[in-house]
Amino acid sequence: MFGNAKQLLRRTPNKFGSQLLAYFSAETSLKSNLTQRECVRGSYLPACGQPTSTSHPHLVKFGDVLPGISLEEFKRRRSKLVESITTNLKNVLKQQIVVIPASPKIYMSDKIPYVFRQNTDFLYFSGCQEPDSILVLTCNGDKPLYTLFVRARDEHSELWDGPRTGVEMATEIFGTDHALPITEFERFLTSLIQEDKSSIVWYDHADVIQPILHKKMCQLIKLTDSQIFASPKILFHQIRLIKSACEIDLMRESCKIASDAIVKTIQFSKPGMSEHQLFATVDYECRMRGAEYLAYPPVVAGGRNANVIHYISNNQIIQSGDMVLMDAGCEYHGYSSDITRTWPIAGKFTPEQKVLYEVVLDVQKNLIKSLKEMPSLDNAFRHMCLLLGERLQEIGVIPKNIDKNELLTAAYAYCPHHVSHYLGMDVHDTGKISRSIRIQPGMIITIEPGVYITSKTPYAPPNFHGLGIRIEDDVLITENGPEVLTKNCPKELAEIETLAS
Ligand SMILES: [Mn+2]
Repeated sequence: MFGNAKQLLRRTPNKFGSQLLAYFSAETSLKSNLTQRECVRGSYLPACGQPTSTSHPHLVKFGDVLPGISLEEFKRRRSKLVESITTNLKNVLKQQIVVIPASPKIYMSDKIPYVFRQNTDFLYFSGCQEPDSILVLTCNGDKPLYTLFVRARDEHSELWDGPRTGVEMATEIFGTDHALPITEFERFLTSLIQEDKSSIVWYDHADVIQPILHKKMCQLIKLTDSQIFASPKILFHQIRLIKSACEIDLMRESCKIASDAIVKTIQFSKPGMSEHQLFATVDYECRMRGAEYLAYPPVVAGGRNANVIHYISNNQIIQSGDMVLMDAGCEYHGYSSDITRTWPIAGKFTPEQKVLYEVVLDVQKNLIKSLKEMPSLDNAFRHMCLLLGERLQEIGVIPKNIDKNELLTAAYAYCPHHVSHYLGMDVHDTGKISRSIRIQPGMIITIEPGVYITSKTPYAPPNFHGLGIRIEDDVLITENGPEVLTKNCPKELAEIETLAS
């Protein structure tokens, strides 16, 4: 079947595709009673593995693959990948094969699955929400071809887990050149490599997504001359780093939902409530506004719990006189927001809380303003250490008689985390991109300075011990400067006190 795959791909792509599709549809219909006709749009409504404009018109517009993202956008993303694979190479004559796995289903215990979240790079280029799938790009100098491997339709499995898209509908919905059952992946790749042993195979072998596929890949790579994988992740992330117009729209909505949900939570909070109840409130308010779920386990830290940067136990009672630090965001149609607000549970800051809050707010606003100069995120971090150090000196927390290096070291002890990360589909988005490059229009980043004071923090006066404050906004970088996407979430001291009381 795949003996001469490369020749077939090169010379008669359409014939290759239709022959295979015909062959595999015949094969799969032996295993199930589902016919192709049942999958056709309109005749049998929920016949796909994910919402479509036919089955879920309230979520997906006609012409879109995922909510807010058109098939044309996916084609543009895939062309960018082809461009990036072929221009980054000295030897364009070699065949390039890019393999991107989907997430598998993961179980918490027998037959009980965790909430499924698709592998971000796979979703970005395919639009496909089905587990265990594989997207393969082949470029050999001629027309690049995308082949999507999906789970074959299966009546028994579909009875339990719901409909699958299957090879029958996959090319129409996702716009790839071909669709094949996952069971054919190994034969397909073997034949491609056997025909050109100098092929470059792009596959992220460091971060294993599908363990079984990974084993196969490690065997298959031995068939190539080089016997080593090329790592594609940095290329994926370079493309994902700059957001398109429709991605910016989705990010705006994600930020708006989380902003409104946090406002509601601040209003709802009162002394004696548990951190867990505030977690439940922000989760509910996000989902009721259309978010699928929270983008990460939120930090809901009352009092000195705010000194634990990644505090997610969220099981303490919040006492009157304490502040709450909430770091929460939602995922809306695949796009994440990430906000932090700190407020006094009883509606009124104490004098120490107030003076420290104003320091953090002032530093945060200054940092956002300075984004006009397009610094790198690392530069913004150095800038924060200096600003924070100076402000803490002004309020008498850090002594004035120390030199600049000592001041930066002291400031770092008060805020031991970075002040920014890239944001997008993932919360810590495009992790392969260095924070030492200058920001550019189309990037979305966070600005999140904080101050955390314990009895061990150098110089800290005892009346400040146990205070933890962070203020975090999500910022779109544009030609005309920074635009705060989370502006609906108040952060001025007076606004916070009004909301909280
Ligand atoms: Mn963040």
